[in-house]
Amino acid sequence: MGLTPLSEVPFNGEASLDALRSRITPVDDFYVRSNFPEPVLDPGAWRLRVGGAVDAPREWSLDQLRDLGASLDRTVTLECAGNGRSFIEPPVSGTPWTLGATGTAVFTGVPLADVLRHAAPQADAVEWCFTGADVGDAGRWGRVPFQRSLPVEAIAPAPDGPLLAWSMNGRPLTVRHGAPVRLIVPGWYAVASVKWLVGIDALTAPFEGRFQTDRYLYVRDGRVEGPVERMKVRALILEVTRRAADRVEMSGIAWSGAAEVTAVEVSTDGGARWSPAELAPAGEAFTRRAWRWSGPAPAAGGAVWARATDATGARQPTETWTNDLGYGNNEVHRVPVPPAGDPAGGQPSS
Ligand SMILES: Nc1nc2c(c(=O)[nH]1)N[C@H]1C(S)=C(S)[C@@H](COP(=O)(O)O)O[C@H]1N2
Ligand SMILES: [Mo]
Repeated sequence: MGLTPLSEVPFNGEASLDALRSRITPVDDFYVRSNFPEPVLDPGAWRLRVGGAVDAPREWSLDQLRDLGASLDRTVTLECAGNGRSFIEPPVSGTPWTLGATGTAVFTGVPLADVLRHAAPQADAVEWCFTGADVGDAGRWGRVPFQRSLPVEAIAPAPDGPLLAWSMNGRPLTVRHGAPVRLIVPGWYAVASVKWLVGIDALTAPFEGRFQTDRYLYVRDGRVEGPVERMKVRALILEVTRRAADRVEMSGIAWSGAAEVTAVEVSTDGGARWSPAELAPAGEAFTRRAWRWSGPAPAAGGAVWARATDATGARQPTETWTNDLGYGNNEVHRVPVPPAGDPAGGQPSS
């Protein structure tokens, strides 16, 4: 199937909704979001520097990370905070993702917490800052690397905490997805999952770099409301089939970075009434869950809507969730139902 490109240098591309049906998204169908051109690093020469406010700064080679002994496989759903941006009215600037800026893969690596413990962070460290090898021009910021930080308390231990990953779906990471080693932060919008990782520094004050304080923030009417952190709850409709004239069958996926998805509901009357979908058993924390529903078709020309709710009580809004930079728009997904007898019918177009 492959990706639909949104830009060539740096390459940005999104998945088709068809490609999201399989439990694990093939690497070639896994969306790519890069702010700068991709650096190509030699895995043999690569080192990860861990320093800043620590008592035991050091460098790790790839073999040393592998030899740490605690490596694990985690199935993780990643989503770009800009997913859904193109539906915001009036339009906002930024990469115009439809709904394909998400994917689910098996990442293999070591728990970040294990590597950080070796560095013996000082008691006054408040954040860890992660530096990628990619560098580019960023307006008044000049030439900057891609850098993001996490509060120390966000770094949960294994198995649900962040990973330093070298493999995706059983193969070494590709250059586009951050080879040789990237950070993976389950549950968080994927901006936190720094690719081409080369440095980790303990900080005694919050990080104020470009990608922390100028982008990836919820800003409304010019006022900063807070950083982009955990993925908001979202359901996607991946398949709609009309069975006879008056029934539809549909299926999709749902996830949340905050807590377990507890319900997916479907409406065929524009959101007046909602009927529960059947949820597949939960997998690993914060990963997509499949669902399906069948029932009476909407009136002619109508659409099916799906919305998810998570265990915090968060539920997708019916209205577009707008903000100046276009992040976190998890509005209810709506798909027109093909007319009875339409041979091509059934595939959501976005
Ligand atoms: N070094 C680096 N890491 C990065 C980025 C980047 O531009 N540079 N983009 C981030 C964003 S915004 C997203 S959504 C994810 C995308 O990961 P993927 O391209 O593997 O899907 O990587 C994150 N990590
Ligand atoms: Mo992103």
